[in-house]
Amino acid sequence: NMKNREWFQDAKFGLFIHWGVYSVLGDGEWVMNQQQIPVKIYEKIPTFFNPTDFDPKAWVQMAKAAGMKYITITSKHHDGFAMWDSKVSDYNIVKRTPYGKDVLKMLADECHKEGIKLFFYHSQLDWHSPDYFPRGSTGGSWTGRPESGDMNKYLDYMDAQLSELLTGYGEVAGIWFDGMWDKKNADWRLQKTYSLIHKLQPGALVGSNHHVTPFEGEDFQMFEKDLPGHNTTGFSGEQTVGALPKETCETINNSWGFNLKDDHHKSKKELVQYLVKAAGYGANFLLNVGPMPNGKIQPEHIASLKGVGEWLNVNGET
Ligand code: FUL
Repeated sequence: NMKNREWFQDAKFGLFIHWGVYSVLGDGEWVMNQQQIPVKIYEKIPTFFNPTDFDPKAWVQMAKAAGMKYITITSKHHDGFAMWDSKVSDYNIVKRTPYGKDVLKMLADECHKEGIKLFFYHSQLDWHSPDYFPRGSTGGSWTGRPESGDMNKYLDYMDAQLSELLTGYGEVAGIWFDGMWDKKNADWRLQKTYSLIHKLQPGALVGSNHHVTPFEGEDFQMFEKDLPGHNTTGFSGEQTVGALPKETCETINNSWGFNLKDDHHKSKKELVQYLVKAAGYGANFLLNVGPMPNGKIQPEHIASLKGVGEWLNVNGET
């Protein structure tokens, strides 16, 4: 996958999408934790999720017009809800929502048609699975789960879900892991999971937002809300010297998942500056939007992305 690493480092600009049933509450993707909503109650939220205005074509065209080369979307965030037609758990968009459609499949098909690469953000941390045990630092007794569970069973389940994503959705550009920081001393069986991914799709790149320097089997290094080497948030590891392609992620306002009250929208100018700075560090800029529960992206965000694309048309190389 050297060729894919090279492609990745040249890609420079990608669209990050945090979309899950949490968008219904309009309070970000951490709402389950922040409002301490027990599993039994959170499970009602999918029954209100009906994004009838979801239009994968519109999302992909928006990304392309902005000058982006890839999309990284949440297949499963910390709430444990699968945004695709998973066969190993019915806690998924097809079985539990009135919408009933596999949005990842719809998006994957559109990306492949349009030459946009697709990554899946996949949370290792899980506030829903009973087997995610010991509980870790963020999903404790408020979830209402019993004080028992089998972490190996959970990791088997995670591997099974990853296998679905890597076999049923065409070419996957990579898996963007997140959440290991929830249980620093757990055995995450990384080698097993990473080799499974590389076996199923040798070209898929593996990265992890674990806030430390990359482990064996990872293909790129990521920096959350910081440029490489500037660890102002505490979310990033030391920069490894030249070794791996780099990516920095930031969001278009102050939230990753849709947040009704967040109006701290970054201007076109701020976004262009971030993109240019990231490129100066040799890093890709993965810029996030959090689509609304109806499936649309906020108009303010569509407008600024359009502005960045126009700037790139004049000033960028293609
Ligand atoms: C973090 C997560 O906890 C946030 O919800 C978000 O997904 C961000 C990109 O990574 O680790």
